[in-house]
Amino acid sequence: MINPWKKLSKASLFLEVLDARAPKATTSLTFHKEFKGRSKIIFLMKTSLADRSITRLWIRHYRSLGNMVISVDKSNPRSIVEARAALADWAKHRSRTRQIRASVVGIPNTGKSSLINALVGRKRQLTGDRAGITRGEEWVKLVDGIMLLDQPGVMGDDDVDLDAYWRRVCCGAVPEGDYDPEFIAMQLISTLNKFIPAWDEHLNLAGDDESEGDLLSRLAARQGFILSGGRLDKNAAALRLIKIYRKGKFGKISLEKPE
Ligand SMILES: Nc1nc2c(ncn2[C@@H]2O[C@H](COP(=O)(O)OP(=O)(O)OP(=O)(O)O)[C@@H](O)[C@H]2O)c(=O)[nH]1
Ligand SMILES: [Mg+2]
Repeated sequence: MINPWKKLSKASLFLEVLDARAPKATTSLTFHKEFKGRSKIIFLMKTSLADRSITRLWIRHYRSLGNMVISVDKSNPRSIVEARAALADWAKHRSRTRQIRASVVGIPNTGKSSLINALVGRKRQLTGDRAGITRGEEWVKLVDGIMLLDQPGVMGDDDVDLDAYWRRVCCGAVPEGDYDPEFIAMQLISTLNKFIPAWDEHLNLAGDDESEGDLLSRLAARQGFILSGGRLDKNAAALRLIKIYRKGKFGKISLEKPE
């Protein structure tokens, strides 16, 4: 059997990609176990979807723990230019003679391929909601002093707790069919209710009843999700709600703050 860690083991620097909306939940436990103590730089990705003030708290949090943190959104060219400059600066202070070998790692869908594309400056990676297909591994020059493995290390086999799990689902890290949409939607709704005033006005769903299940029923009715026999399809409503969140249509909403 091919050892999945073999290629990654050649890296001496890891660019760990976290979803800025839920950095703790999208941290790979596997990566931290397998590559404990190795040099890493944290990338908070998809910042255009996250609450800016909460992202600032996360940056401060990780820096206070001694980490280097870079925030990036693939649609924000300035963030990419700044990321490359920070990496070049980092490399300059590490080694003037030796090339540092780096690899991008993270759980599914956090934006690893998009980050590689953005940093390397050409379309080397396929991106999408499913695991990317890569045409063969290669080291490419990232900046002076850093070579990057053009295939990211996907680390998705964590056994996480429920709090991290539902946030991972909301960030798109778990394939559809592998989770219970109604359960996830309930968690999402209760977080939105707690922290985001009038978030449901966007869907025109405000009503007198308070429970998360009722809200899903109203959404199912509004969207015409009706099963045979006239029952409301709350499962379909839940999937729709999660999708709307993922696309950022409720606004820039982070799912967790540093403790
Ligand atoms: N808004 C926003 N969306 C992003 C960003 N980066 C990635 N995405 C989207 O997130 C989804 C996943 O991106 P990928 O780059 O394929 O993520 P990945 O980590 O390589 O995913 P896997 O290969 O499946 O593990 C795609 O729909 C991207 O368009 C970002 O910075 N901002
Ligand atoms: Mg990918």
